[in-house]
Amino acid sequence: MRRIIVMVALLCAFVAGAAETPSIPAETKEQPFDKAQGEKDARMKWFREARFGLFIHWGVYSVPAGEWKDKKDYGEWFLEQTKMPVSEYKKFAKEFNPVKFDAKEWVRIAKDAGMKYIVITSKHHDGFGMFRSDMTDWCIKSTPFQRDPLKELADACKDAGIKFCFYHSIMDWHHPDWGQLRKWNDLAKGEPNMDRYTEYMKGQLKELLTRYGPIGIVWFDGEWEKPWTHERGVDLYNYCRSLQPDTIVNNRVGKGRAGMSGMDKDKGVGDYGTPEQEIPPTGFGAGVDWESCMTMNGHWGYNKYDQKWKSTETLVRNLIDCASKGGNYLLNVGPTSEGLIPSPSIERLAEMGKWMKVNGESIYGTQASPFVKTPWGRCTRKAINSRKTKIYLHVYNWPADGKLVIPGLKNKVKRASLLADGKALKVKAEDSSISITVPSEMPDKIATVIVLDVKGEPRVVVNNP
Ligand code: FHN
Repeated sequence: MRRIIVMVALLCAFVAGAAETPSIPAETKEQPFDKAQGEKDARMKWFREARFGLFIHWGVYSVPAGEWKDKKDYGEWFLEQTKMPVSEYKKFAKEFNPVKFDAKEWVRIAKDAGMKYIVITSKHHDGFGMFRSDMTDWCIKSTPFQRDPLKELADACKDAGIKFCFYHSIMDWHHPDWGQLRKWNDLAKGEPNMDRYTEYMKGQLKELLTRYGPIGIVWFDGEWEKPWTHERGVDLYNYCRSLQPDTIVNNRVGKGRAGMSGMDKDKGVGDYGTPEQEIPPTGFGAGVDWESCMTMNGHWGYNKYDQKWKSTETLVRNLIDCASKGGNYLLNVGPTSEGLIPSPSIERLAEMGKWMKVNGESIYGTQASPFVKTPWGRCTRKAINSRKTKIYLHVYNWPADGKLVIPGLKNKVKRASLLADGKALKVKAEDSSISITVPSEMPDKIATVIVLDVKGEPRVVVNNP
């Protein structure tokens, strides 16, 4: 009887609520982005398991490859920073002919690195479509390369079981209707019109969301300029999901992002936060999804002079750091106009793959560390079932005395072992910590992973310093 009463009460509340919903113009109706957290959890499941993806910034800006007149530090912002007349910039399209492009090889490189998804620029801020669009000739159709790179990559991803995703810039320096026209856009005639521009952008998004198979993520960017509004973001989010209900849309579709920290400061739109070139100091708690995107050197787009490559150790520890705070790591490559990923990027991705082949279990499908501080390294965890959790200790600073001390863990440790070879390690429970006897030599200098099999959910007591 009680259950019936509860059900009736819920039904009344729902009906009452529906009756009070104010009538909002359809285009800005704040749709419940997900009817229930459960629906969002189902949609985000693969993202939370993946933890590691490849970002690809590729376009006609790779033709000048960072150099123009006396400067050599350009990247994908070439048009904005040179303020070159758009009519001049467009000539680069005639030189964009990536005859060495091999989608299957790019996907192999990503997959061997341990990456689970690929986000490629379908259109960056210069407005150039890296796909065969019916909406404009300012796309791959206007180059000597009469193929469709995005279609070839989408097909290669599908064959390899990698999620295909695309980055799409809201801001468009080329389109005459983008509301913040550049003085050097010498091809733009008349007054810009954001309604017309939004229809154009939706037309390209419809092409991308109906012709390239299942899209894992629509990765918006370029939302910060005035012409774009929260209301337009709500509408665009709903539009993308109306075409592919299961796609994930990042928070750069709206206006809530707090700069490079990437999380929404106020009224936000979208499914997850997007820190850029930084990793948050802590996670944001269960159910708050985020992904840090970073370059491998100092540029997103190809710059032939930039040899400031981050070490493989740095890249692996960035990935571990993101996972230890419940987030993803989206690592960028900037291919050349010939269609090649730079060799230093390929080398680092292969070395990351070696580490991931041995230790991927401590990254994929894990949740944030149960500890507040881990001075020796980082930690992730994975619930095996309601009675068992695996805690992964990523040790950077190997204890000289052979004893790794983990303060505050109250669970009974059923087993401690090296993830790489399963070798059991001696564990001693002391009053407010556990001590693990480790080999004298650090097995993996990048990060050695120790697995603790503990009973139940991790219980950690934080002793105030
Ligand atoms: O302006 C872009 C930049 O070119 C690059 O695409 C990054 C990567 O997400 N996003 C913007 C800068 O925040």
